[in-house]
Amino acid sequence: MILAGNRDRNKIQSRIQTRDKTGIRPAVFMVALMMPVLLAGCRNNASIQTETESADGLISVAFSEVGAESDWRVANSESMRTTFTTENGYEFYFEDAKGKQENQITTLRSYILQGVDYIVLDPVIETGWDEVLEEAKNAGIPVIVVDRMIDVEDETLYAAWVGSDFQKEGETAVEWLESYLEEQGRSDEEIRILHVMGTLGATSQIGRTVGLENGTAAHESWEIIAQVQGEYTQAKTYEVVSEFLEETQDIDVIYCENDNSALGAIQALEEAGISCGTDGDVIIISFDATAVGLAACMEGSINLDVECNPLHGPLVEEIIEQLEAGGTPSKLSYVEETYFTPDMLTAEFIASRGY
Ligand code: GZL
Repeated sequence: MILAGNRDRNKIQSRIQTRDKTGIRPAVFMVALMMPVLLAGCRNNASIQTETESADGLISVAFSEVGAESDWRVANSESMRTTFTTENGYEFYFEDAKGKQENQITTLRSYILQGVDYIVLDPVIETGWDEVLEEAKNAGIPVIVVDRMIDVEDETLYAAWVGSDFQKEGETAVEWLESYLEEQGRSDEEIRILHVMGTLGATSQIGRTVGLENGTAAHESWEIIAQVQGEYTQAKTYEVVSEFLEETQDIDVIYCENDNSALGAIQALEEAGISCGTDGDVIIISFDATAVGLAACMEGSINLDVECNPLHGPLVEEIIEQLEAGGTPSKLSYVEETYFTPDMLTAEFIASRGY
């Protein structure tokens, strides 16, 4: 546990009194009162550095990120980093959980102990957050959830959520597939779909899966022949699709829940000598519309790339500004999204998008 070490106690008291005016963070007050006891127990006070030394006047924003599993994730992290800069008036803390909820919970507890002003959480899965978010609430630290959603008993445990309508993304893909097959004169043909799912329990996986399952149920000639777990990565998807192709190669569509998975599926198909995309035997549907996915789409390897906008930083900043002004932000804010097919793309357009 990193404690305030050589920080002037008077400064802590004044910060806490200042903050008390805003009526938040009693936990920091308790830590300060305990300081003499805590420091008495430390062998070398001077060696204990504080991680929470934030220059006066900066708003501390602490982000717990899922990981770095995909190009989308990297863009999401970058959006937060470039929004919450010192120049913009923030002290930014960042932790990558490497896809593990237990790491996120540990990180949230350290943020609470540090007495940050705001916590931003991208939850790896929807469940298991009630206890730690109760601790944040008791410490008077507002929590803003981004990207994936949390499933909690008490909705006051988070101030607001920013993200995508993932089921709508899935429905967009289904609507496109329906019209594409019609154009191809294949509306009544049996369509065999291999479904490559993202991280199980992530809101994005749940929504995109529901979109496909509902769409398949509405089309008698469509069949999901298997659901495999690509975990949003190229490596895992390449592994599971390669294994599946050893069982059967009678596939019409591979529905990949993100671009990195789509690239893994394409790699597996190519190695098996199976063509895909606009001129191939297998239709590839993807999500995210990151630069790597759009490049593959532009060249025709991916037939459809449904956008999932990762640029949450500015929307989160708007929410923090509202909270700082004593306002109540909307509980749910959805990012703008569309979809892309090869005919819509140029290298210049892809380069202009920033992710
Ligand atoms: C979507 C996000 C998903 C992306 C993947 O909002 O949660 O996680 O689609 C990422 O690329 O890994």
